[in-house]
Amino acid sequence: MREGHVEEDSYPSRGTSSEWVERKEPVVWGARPGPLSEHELARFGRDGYLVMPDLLRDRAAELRAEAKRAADDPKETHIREPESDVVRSVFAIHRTRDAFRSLVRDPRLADVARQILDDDIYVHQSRVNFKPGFDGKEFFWHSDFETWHQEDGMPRMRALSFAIALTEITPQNGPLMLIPGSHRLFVACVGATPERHYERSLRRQEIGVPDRVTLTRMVESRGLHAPTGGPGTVLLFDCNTLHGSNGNITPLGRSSLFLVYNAKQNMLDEPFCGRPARPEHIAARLHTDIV
Ligand code: 6CS
Ligand code: FE
Repeated sequence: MREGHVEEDSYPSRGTSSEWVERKEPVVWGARPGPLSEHELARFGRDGYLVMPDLLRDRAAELRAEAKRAADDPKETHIREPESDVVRSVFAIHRTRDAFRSLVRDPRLADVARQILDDDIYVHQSRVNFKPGFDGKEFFWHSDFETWHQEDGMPRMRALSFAIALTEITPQNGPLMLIPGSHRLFVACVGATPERHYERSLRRQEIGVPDRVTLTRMVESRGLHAPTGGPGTVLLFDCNTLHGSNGNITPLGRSSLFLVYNAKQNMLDEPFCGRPARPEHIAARLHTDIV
């Protein structure tokens, strides 16, 4: 077993329990220098997310155009909306499109990831979620780590997502909602992982979602935040922060690029759910070249 890997399952889920346990890992892993100030690191540690308005405004238009080309390209890995043929997501876009490939190394993202994770990093997953006008359906509440631990064998909470707005994000067009502070608890989800679950969960996730009593208690005690902003605004969030988004019935699409960096010492093991590993375009096992 590689150094730093855990043997037992520290975060059991997908059984009959909806218990929650305290997070076992730090949120900010080290004190190496990087782009975030002490104040920003403290806010990220407290809330489990950080909004960086207009951080990548200079690249948004180019990325938006490239994402549109990917949505129209039959060679891409398309995930369709649950109730239509409309493209919901394109995965592994950093491997197929140069604009996204170069973005992975942008120090405004990669240096922040190295600073927080205190390790070398690689891309665990990339995707564009289009949340198209009228047809973009919801993403129910979940912790990404719960899925990545159970279905991808990610050992510890040492990964980050950057959600980069490619279009305007308004209060009306399905902004991503987060529960502040939820990253510090791991909520077990009831229900065994179905075979080839990703063929359904990426369209509409029904397994690997917290129970409603827990969600109600967390929102009542911690509130909800739905960051908005213009193209290029970046929402950084911890792998275990509970989040979700509503459907989009406005005419205004809400496309976001998600780049997920994992710590090199946190590379994937066998899925804890006992199912076969998910495909490479969803969870990187081969392309773990350091960024
Ligand atoms: O299963 C996954 O990896 C994906 N599912 C969700 C709802 N968020 C993270 C990721 O895109
Ligand atoms: Fe997610």
